[in-house]
Amino acid sequence: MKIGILCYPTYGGSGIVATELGMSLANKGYEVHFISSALPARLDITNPNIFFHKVNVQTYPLFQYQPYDIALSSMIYRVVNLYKLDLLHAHYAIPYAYAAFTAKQMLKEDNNDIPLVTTLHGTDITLVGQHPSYKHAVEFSINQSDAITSVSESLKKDTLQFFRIKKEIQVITNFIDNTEFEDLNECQRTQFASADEKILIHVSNLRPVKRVEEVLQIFKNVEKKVKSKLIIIGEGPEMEKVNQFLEENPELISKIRLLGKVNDLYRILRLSDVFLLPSEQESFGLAALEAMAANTPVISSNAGGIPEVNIQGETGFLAEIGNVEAMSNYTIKLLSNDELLAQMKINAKEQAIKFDLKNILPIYEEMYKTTIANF
Ligand code: GMT
Repeated sequence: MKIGILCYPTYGGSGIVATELGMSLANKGYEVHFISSALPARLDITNPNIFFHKVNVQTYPLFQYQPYDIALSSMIYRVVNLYKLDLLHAHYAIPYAYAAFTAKQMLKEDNNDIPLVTTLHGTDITLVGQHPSYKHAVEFSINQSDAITSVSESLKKDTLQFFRIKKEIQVITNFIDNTEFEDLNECQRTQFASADEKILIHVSNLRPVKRVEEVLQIFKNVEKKVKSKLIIIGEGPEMEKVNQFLEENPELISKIRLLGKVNDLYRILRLSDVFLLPSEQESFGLAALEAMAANTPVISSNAGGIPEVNIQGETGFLAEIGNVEAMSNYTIKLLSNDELLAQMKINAKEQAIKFDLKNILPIYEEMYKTTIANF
């Protein structure tokens, strides 16, 4: 089977899921064509079954905004024709489902067509997609897809609540390849903390929905009771809030490490004791699943799909969105009790195994086959 994957190339969760899925399919012998504005962050382009097609946008002084979606549709049309693809898989409705629909219309002019699967990831439904500027086009392109999947039950519910969806939405959860966490070298721990200190970690693209100021506030509360350090991984618009917090709390400067984007994320997760995710919205929380796969329990809000991943009292603790006091107390409770921490590390890993790639990949393959058969 030849599959075209349309995704964001950045460090956002949808791009990571699309890339990991495409690479796993390629390892199983599928021919996978990535169509994106840049090489996806984790894509192994050396795999002979993987192809990358960069969408080039011609800049022209007349345009205030360059018409990316037109270039994307043209590229999809061209790749489907040249490589004789069997199926398109759009990750994130905006603009991928919409551009793929346009490409399908172009193909139909040649008496050709291709099935389209759209996977909804979160902010395309809960945030950006609801804006009046996009809403109708998002609803339309989701309905024009031949199959629709969502990464959690919570996101499916939100989609049905906010849009008039005429087709069945299949929940196929995000996944993790636990083999990537085997034999991770932990020797760096001393670079981040001394033996008597615990390590708290937060990984995100530091957008407002991540509530990074609460991560800092939780750490401030925890640090008063438990000797600890905080690692923040990622870059984004809320970095200014982090800098402001450090200016107001100079005594914490030596205890907070800002690492930006890193390549060896899993090794750093592996040496951490607790992952903080106080998000306002989270359709799934892939970052939390990655932490769990590295044996790291999660203290989180109960937003969106997080409770489907982080189980209260088992893999960590959850509190109402914005309840910094509860999340701080849970973290203190966890980090002050070595027995509880050890047990939750085991539970976190067991939970990650339930979401293992080998369980989820066959579901995607089956869905592709059914979609093509019904087309
Ligand atoms: O929130 C992010 O960090 C990025 C965002 C995206 O659109 O790529 O992530 C969304 O998709 C991920 C993969 O399916 C989910 O794990 C995230 O929960 C979801 N983010 C939100 O819903 C805010």
